[in-house]
Amino acid sequence: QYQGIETGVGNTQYSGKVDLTTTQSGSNYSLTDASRGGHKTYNLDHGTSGTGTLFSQSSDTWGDGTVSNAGTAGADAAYGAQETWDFYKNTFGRSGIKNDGKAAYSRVHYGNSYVNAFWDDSCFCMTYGDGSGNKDPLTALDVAGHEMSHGVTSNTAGLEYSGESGGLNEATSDIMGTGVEFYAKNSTDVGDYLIGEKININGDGKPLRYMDKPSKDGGSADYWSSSVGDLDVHNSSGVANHFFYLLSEGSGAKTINGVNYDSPTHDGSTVTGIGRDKALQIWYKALTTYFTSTTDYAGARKGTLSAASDLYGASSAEYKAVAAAWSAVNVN
Ligand code: ASN
Ligand code: ZN
Ligand code: CA
Repeated sequence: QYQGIETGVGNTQYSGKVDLTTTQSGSNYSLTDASRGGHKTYNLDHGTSGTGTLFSQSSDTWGDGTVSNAGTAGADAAYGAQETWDFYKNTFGRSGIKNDGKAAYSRVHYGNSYVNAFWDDSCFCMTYGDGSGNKDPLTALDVAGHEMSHGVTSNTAGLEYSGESGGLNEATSDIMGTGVEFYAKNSTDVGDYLIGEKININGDGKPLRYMDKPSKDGGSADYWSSSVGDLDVHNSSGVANHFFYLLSEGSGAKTINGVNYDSPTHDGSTVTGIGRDKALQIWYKALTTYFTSTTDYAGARKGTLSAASDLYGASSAEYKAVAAAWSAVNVN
């Protein structure tokens, strides 16, 4: 029987109508992406173990954009994996999480009213809950990019998930998840420096995190202090998220794609951004070359300076901007 790679339609909850790469086998289609390492998307149907059921059906249209259709979250997750794969490939030349051309897999509809999503090294997979009341699945694009990036961190620097290295691990996922969102081309993901702005995680429609001024979430650190490593890793990440925003866009007020930002500095200095594309290259090079499992904020400053020197030269404007952005978040 006929077997082949197809382009299906995903009617997602968060990214509008998108193309999804699928597999046809005879008269059946599945959410299997043979063009990106064989990534598969499974439906746990509220279970919490195993892989559940591979999304498969007789049509190549997935979900209907509403939360009541089980395929909608499947479409979002498949799209997230697809765009994250393409982001790493086309931005850094990285072929999958281990750079070996092999895909992870994704599971949606985990548990009941489960308000989280997570990467797990042991299954080499991403898992998504359906959110409060099973109404707000955690399958938005920046969240998918965040979770898959935990796999990349785990297989590169291996930043330990506690203390300052844990904050750097979390920030790496926020930085790359944001990179994915700006990278993807669709009707709704124009890109922003907010994390989880579409998943209504606090029930008030506000984002989970803010990179221009992390303390806007009520718990994250804007600046380094000697006790920052005592915070939860999703809050100590603020220092590096703030660094990344400043390095990309600079300090002060700015509107990007209709979103207003106002990024302060610790010492009142003015930072001039070098653009997100260069900031991403610097972070990725540092992550894959200089960061180790125990890198702390001082080490991150050193590692990103080395990366900037490798990429742009030690007397470049980019190198100086890295130093200025770290100083602006009190990492000296
Ligand atoms: N969604 C969370 C994260 O990826 C799960 C966790 O706390 N590890 O950071
Ligand atoms: Zn995370
Ligand atoms: Ca976002």
